[in-house]
Amino acid sequence: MAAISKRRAFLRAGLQAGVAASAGKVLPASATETNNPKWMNGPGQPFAAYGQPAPQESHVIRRVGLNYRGIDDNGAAWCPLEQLQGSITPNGLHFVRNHVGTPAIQPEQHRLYIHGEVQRPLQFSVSNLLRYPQVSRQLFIECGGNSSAGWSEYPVQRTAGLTHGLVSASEWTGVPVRLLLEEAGVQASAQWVVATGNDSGAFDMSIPLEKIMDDCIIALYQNGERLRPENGYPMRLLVPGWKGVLSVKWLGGLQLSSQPAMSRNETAHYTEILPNGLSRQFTTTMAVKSLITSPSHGMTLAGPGVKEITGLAWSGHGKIARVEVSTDGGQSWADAELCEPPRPMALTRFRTSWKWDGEDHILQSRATDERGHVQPTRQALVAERGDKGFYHYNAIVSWEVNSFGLVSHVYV
Ligand SMILES: Nc1nc2c(c(=O)[nH]1)N[C@H]1C(S)=C(S)[C@@H](COP(=O)(O)O)O[C@H]1N2
Ligand SMILES: [Mo]
Repeated sequence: MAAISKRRAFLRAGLQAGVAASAGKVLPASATETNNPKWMNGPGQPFAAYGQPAPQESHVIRRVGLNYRGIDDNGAAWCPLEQLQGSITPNGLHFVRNHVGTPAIQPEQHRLYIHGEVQRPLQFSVSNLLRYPQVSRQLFIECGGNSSAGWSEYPVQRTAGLTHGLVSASEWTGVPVRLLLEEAGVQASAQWVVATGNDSGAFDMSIPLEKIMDDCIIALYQNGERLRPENGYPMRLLVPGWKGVLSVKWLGGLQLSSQPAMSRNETAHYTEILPNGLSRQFTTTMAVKSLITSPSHGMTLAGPGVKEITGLAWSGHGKIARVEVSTDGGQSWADAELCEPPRPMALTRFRTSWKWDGEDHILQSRATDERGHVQPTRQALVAERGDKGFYHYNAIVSWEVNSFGLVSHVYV
């Protein structure tokens, strides 16, 4: 307890120092210098019909990993988490997980069918859907296989984005699925909804009807503009807080059924054997999780002094209630500041400042959600789930800062 309060005082002192210490260059009181750069000497660039990032920011890109399980176009583009700020992912940088590439859908020809155990099968075009009342919600999507490198025996040395970047968040706008199912008239026998994607891989996923009726959306807009092709244009299912694979892109069908489909995707994958020999299948909610995005692997701290520690936290169970940061490998913790307001099943940015003394330190973050779930240590996660996992890795991430200021990934 004493250690904790001492650490708190230390972090707070760091925070005050952060406010007090100026990072700007101090000029003599008599200085008369002002800014008169050469780009002020004439007119600027013409208007652009669609704006692009500054050319000098062209290094901020997704990194693509292809050929998963030997199949072309089966792969992922990882979001560069360590290069971003705030809690919304720009559309061009939202991670992408495709099994057979992005289909070239003609939106005016695309149809969504609601069929199976319903009173009235229905068909919708995009323009039909746009006539329904829509909702907008900031939500994360996280692949069930995000952070799977965490299961490996030795700490993998990759950037935060290349290890944990199968998560992104957008403000999604679309039609609550409930409205459409009420119109179709769900039969009493129906317990499941089998969502089908219109890519070529027969992408079927089964979702409990209760979840669909509760909060699922057919998203048409992503951060205010229509969905990007690779994120499901012209429409996708959004299953808030649950593993990303259920948020079926290029949505073409919702089949009401008394049984799950037992499709290839939900049987051959996403089933995990536990240490006691039982297996987990139909895993749903993404667990409480956080990571420090800066400083993180691959960065170098310029020298001792006040540093900002920042990162992201999220939980499929609801809002983030608390994020604590440790700079001593988990021996003591202090609360970080949460960017308000934390939203349920969205990304929450956290920040704190830290006065680096130039010694070796291990930086960690630990999130707690509003339901009281606490992000586990890696040891606790492996004890519960075994060491052969692939999916749903949510353990505390440890970055070591050495005396040269180099940041690397460690297990503690
Ligand atoms: N039709 C279809 N839907 C899909 C996929 C796919 O390959 N085809 N990939 C799924 C997986 S595994 C994930 S994690 C999310 C990723 O969404 P994103 O690519 O928009 O980030 O989409 C899901 N929906
Ligand atoms: Mo995924």
